Amino acid sequence: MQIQDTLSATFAATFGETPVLIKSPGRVNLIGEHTDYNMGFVLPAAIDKAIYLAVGPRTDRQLHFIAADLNSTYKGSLDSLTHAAKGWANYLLGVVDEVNKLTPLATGLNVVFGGTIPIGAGLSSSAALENGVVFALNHLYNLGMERVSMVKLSQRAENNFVGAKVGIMDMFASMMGRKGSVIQLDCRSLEYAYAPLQLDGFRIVLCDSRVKHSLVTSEYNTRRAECEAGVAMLQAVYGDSIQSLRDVTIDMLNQHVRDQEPLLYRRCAYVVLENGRLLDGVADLQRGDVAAFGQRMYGSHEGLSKWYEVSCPELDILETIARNHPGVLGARMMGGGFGGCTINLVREEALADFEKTIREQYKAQTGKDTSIYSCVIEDGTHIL
Ligand code: GAF
Repeated sequence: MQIQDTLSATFAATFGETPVLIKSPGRVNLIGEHTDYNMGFVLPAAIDKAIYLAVGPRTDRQLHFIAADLNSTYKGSLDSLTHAAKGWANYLLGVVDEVNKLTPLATGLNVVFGGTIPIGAGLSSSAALENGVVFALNHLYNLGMERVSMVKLSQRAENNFVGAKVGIMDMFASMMGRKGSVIQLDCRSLEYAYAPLQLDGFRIVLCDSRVKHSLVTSEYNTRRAECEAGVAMLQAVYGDSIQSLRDVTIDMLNQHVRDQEPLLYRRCAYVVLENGRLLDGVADLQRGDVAAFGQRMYGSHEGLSKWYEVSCPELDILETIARNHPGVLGARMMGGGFGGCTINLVREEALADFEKTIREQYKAQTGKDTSIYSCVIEDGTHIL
C-alpha cells in the first residue's frame, strides 16, 4: 500500500470522510549555503522524499492533527492558537496562525500526515510540512494565495511561531520545485529561474551523518547575528548603500573588518565568497562542466567548516571520504549544519562502490552507521 493510501484510510476511519491528498517535498541545495538570510543566492531543488497530508475542512472550530509516523495526535481550537507541548504540532499551528492573521478562518481543519523525509537529516521536513498545511488551507478555503505568498507565509510561521529564524530557501524549494530542474533563486528580489539539471552519468547522493547537535538553532541564530554585525560595521563606513552581505565585497571586508574583528571577518567573507561560488557554479553547469562545479562544492564545504564553522567532525569525515573516492566529482555538507547530510555528485558506475566505501569508512572512523539516499528532482507541493 502506498503511503498516501494508508493516510487516506486513517483519515476516513477517524473522520468518516474522504480527504484531499497533498504531497509536499523535501529539498536539496547544490551550492549557496547560509546565503539566503544574507539576501544572496541559492541553488536548491525539490526531491523525491516528501511529506504526504490527508486533509479536510471541519464544520466546527476544532483542529485535529494526526502525525501517523509518530502515532501522535493533537487536538486544539482556532480560538486558542498557543504553543503545543508536542513539538511537531507547532509547525501546523504556526501556519494556521499566520493564515488566520490574513484571513480569519471560520472553521477548523483535520490533518493526517506522514512521509518519507528522514527527520533531522537536514532535508527540510519542517518546511515541507508547513507548505503542505498552507497549501491545504488555501485549497480547502479558496484563499486565492499565489505560491510565492504561501512560501512567505510558511517562513513567517517558522520564524514567528516555531521561533527558528530560518531564511526562505527551504520553503521556496519545496513549494516551487520543478521536476528535473534546480531553482536559481535571488533571495533579495525573489526572482528565480529554473535550470534543467543535466548531470548525464552522475547522480545526486545524500549521506546522512545521523548526527543532530542540540546547538543547531542557537548557533544558526548566532551566525545570523554575526553577519548582521559585519554589515553594521560596513554601514558605519559606507552608509545605506550596504543593506546586507549581498552588497559587500571582499575588499571592503579586508579594509574595514579583517583586522578589527577577525571572527566576523571569517563569517562575512565566507558568505561573500559563497555567493561568488554559486554564480560561477551556475556558469559551470550551463557549460556542462560538472567537474568544475564539483570543485566549487569542495570549496563551499571548506568555507562552511573552517570559516563559517557550522560543520561537525562527522560531516567533515563524510566529505573527506567522498573527496578521496575516484567516482565523486564534488561533495559538501548541506543545509544549516551541525549534522544532517552531505550532498555528493557521484558517477553512476561508481555508485555501488561509493556506498560501500562510505559505509565502511564512516563506521570505522566514527563508530556510526550512515543512511545513503540517491535522489531525484521532483515537482514542488501539489495535490495528488
Ligand atoms: C537551513 C535554513 F532553514 C535555510 O533557510 C538556510 O539558511 C540553510 O539552513 C543554510 O543554507 O536549512
